[in-house]
Amino acid sequence: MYTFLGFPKVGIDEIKELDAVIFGIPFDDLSTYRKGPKYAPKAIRKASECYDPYVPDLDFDFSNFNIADLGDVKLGSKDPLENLSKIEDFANSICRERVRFAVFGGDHSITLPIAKALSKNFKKVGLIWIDAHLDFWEEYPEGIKISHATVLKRILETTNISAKNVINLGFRAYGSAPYEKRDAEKYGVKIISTKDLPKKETLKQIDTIVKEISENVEALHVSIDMDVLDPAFAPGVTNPEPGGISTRNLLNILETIGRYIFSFDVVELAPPYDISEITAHAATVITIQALGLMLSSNLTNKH
Ligand SMILES: [Mn+2]
Repeated sequence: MYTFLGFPKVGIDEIKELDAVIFGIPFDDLSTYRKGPKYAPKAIRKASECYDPYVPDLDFDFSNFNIADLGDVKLGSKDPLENLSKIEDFANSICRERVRFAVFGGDHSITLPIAKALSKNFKKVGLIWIDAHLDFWEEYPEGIKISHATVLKRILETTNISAKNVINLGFRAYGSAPYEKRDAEKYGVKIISTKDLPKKETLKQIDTIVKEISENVEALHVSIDMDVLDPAFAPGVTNPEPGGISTRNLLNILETIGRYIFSFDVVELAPPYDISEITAHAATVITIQALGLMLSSNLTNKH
């Protein structure tokens, strides 16, 4: 069994003194168009064998930090909602100790139990939703309230996370309900479209907004859906959306917001649709970058 970047594997009851933990959620019960994210944690850990615990963009070295890989959350119930509650319990044990964490999904519905655990343990939580989609369907598919396509709306309805502390970066999806954008904005979610992400002035705008959100909250979580990247950079996702950003652009965005991060997830990688493990490798360097940034903020901003 590979661990991420070769970090030691520890149990959930041994995390107290750690600077950060990593865990996987092999779950795609609530994917719809095509499946695969349940294989993502394994694919990312495997791809990480190619890399070292160092972030070149930041000249950041992980060796001064205690980081561990907790392995995967044990699921296996036939009822997807029961699996989501197992994820929530697991995340709750980490949030209770206020240990920073990185999560490998999983389809995007896994961010619901993560958000619930965060909002249970922190007074105020902010959310950066990096995604081609808004995940603001009322039901998807018809009759289903909780899925990868409804998750942001459900988070705002069922946790104490306020929409004014939520921003989407990367909306462009042709796979959207016409009402999603309208509804998300009505709730108060800020949206920066994919079209604007590569512009130089946008990074500054993102920095201003995210800094303000971070000052309003006790913990800021970033949810990174791999489909924010163009399928050229991330072919292995469940719901590809052509017209996306490059891996480089995403790394730069993370560099802008990373110092405000408490925790993050990387979701929707679907290894069965990946080509030459391009998407798994992108997910790996994105994780290394975000983890490095999260820990550099740990130096000055420990909760
Ligand atoms: Mn998406």
